[in-house]
Amino acid sequence: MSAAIKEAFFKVLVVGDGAVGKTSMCTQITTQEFFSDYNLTVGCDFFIKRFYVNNISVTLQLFDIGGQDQFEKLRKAFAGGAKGIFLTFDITRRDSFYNLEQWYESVKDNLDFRAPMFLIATKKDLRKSAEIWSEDITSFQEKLAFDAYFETSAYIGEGINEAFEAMGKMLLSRFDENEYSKEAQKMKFLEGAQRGVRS
Ligand code: G3D
Ligand code: MG
Repeated sequence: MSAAIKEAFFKVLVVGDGAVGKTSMCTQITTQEFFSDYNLTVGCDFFIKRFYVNNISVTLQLFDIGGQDQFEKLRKAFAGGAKGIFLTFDITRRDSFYNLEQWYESVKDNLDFRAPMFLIATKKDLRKSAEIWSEDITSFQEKLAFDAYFETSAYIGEGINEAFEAMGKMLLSRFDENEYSKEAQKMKFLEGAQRGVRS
């Protein structure tokens, strides 16, 4: 008799300056769009990424939070209950790297204390114009103690799946099965309700 497949659900934030490539990255790995009607209204994009880790069906609900000032309060509200965070910067823009500390400050109170924090460099294909080097990454590690670092490119499709799957694995190791499977049940119910409303 085969065991029932376990399901896990986690809300994960994707933050960083405008134009660093958040939407391009999320779009590339997304298996299904979710609540997309809200996107224009509130300056926040939602994506769903699903994959398996050791027979567990893992769903990451990604919140790509816009940087517009008028959404400051909403941003805080959206960050609530997040279980993980991707801090993203453009490898060719030093300012986008230095702004990450501020991005982290703006959401950290709404993040679970166990939340894995991954640092993501985007636009790896433009490495020849890079403004950020390994010494910068090391000093950032000393300051913010992030859990992993990935260099990615949405253009050449590198590093993105690896980053999201590593996030999934770390989430499974840090959170309790009761917690993540309860969230998965709750989301199934909401998705069913949403389909019902649309049909
Ligand atoms: P954002 O969601 O963080 O604001 P976007 O960023 O995903 O909208 O991307 C901003 C710009 O960066 C876009 O260019 C996009 O095509 C480009 N971009 C995203 N990812 C990559 C990448 O991996 N490599 C390169 N070279 N460019 C990338 P435009 O010109 O359309 O505004
Ligand atoms: Mg975007």
